[in-house]
Amino acid sequence: SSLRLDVVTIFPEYLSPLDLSLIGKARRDGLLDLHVHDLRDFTHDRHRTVDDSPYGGGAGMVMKPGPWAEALEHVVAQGSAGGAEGDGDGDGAAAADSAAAGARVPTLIVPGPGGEPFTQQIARELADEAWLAFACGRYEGIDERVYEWAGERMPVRVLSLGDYVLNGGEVAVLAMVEAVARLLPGVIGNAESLVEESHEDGLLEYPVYTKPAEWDGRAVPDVLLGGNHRAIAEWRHEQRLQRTAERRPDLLPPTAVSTVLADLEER
Ligand code: 6GU
Repeated sequence: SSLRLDVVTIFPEYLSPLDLSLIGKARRDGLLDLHVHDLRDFTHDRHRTVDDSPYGGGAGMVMKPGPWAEALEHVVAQGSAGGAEGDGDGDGAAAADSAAAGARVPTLIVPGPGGEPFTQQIARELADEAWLAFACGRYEGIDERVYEWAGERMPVRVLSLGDYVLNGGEVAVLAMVEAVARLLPGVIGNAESLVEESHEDGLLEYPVYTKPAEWDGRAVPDVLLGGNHRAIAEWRHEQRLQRTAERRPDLLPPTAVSTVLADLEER
């Protein structure tokens, strides 16, 4: 039962990193079933037009609703058919055992700077789904009626990577797919490495060191060389608190931030 992913974009080549590394391996192992679709394939004019000027005026262009509705209809029809029939997307992935064969519609994710913040919590929620579809728009946006239309047919989530602006949703999809895929059973060998991570328990990670014990005149902290596992665990926890207070005070209760930073000043 693999996770089915559909991505609709005007830049299908932008998703080629998903052929590589752990994600590529997961696809070859049948854990991920990825389908990339070119939005321009759902136009009908000779210039394959996907955008037009905004009603009411203003800068930039807005993505036309028609191609989006046709593309998403294609995704839903192809995905809910659930067979291994050729789809002309050239993805060659095995759809036969995709969990989406059971799901009638995908959860539609629209990446955009105006969305709800994408967090580890949301990555975990998405990793529990059978079928995700991503709609990559340019940042001036997709005609608002597409959100209404899609919302009447499938769950829709608008998600942002953070408070900065990207040119389009493609890079955000790469980040979201990687964050979700690595949570799927079998994608990452060591399940412990998933638990001991920033954002899994609300604290940043402790600093890590490897050989040599002295490098460039800099020593590895003594406690790590001593083999006292209790002391090491306590030191690492302290480091995590200090780091979080310094770099991400928003993750801690304000009282904890003051205490940790005051303790640091004393030394
Ligand atoms: Cl998810 N998309 C775009 N286009 N820009 C962003 C973003 C997403 N998150 C931050 N900036």
